[in-house]
Amino acid sequence: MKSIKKIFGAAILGIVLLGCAKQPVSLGPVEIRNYEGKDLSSVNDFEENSIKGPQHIDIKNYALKISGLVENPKSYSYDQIVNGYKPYKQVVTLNCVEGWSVNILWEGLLVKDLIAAAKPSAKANTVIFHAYDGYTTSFPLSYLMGNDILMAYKMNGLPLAPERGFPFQLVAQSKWGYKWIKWITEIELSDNPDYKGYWGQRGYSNSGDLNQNFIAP
Ligand SMILES: Nc1nc2c(c(=O)[nH]1)N[C@H]1C(S)=C(S)[C@@H](COP(=O)(O)O)O[C@H]1N2
Ligand SMILES: [Mo]
Repeated sequence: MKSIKKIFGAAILGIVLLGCAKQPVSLGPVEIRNYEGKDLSSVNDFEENSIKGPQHIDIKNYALKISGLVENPKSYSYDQIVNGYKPYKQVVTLNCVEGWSVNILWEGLLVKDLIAAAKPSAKANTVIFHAYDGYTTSFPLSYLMGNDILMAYKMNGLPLAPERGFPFQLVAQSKWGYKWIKWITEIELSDNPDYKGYWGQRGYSNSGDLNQNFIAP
């Protein structure tokens, strides 16, 4: 009886070991460069020209706040955002006013889901994004609630690098690159549609619409 158990045990061990040997060892994530038959840019194709250079956020002490004219102000950890909201992905092109562009597969959550969870008050009509480097930019609330706008934590299948805006960059579809705020720390609901962010204060169009000149009229 004992020996049958031993043989049986050895056989199971053998099968398990064989199975392990065949299991490939993951060598870590690789950047996706082609999606649904179309070529993508690389995460290295961006020009880095942020106002204060790349920011290095300590994720252990990081919180994303949803503040201002909301019924339920929120403060989230990185994991609460990444694991707590339904993920979406889409290829969207970022166009910088300097003349370069990148076509990237972005993955993240929908800003409208995040804002809805905080319950904007009836007076709110504007959303001001704040970043770790002091950069700000704003949007009409209707732009964010009426479109599928991503707040991305992955580019081409990889988590955002520090210079690319880790932990989060806004994918401000149909807007110039300067509206694609990186290193987001706070999303503030406001009733001031005339709020001007960093480049808005410096003569750039506040709407930042791609189909309009970026120099404010
Ligand atoms: N926080 C922050 N976000 C920012 C910027 C910045 O200086 N600070 N620069 C903007 C500009 S001008 C562009 S074109 C895009 C992409 O810039 P990158 O290539 O430096 O990542 O990020 C935008 N987001
Ligand atoms: Mo830019």
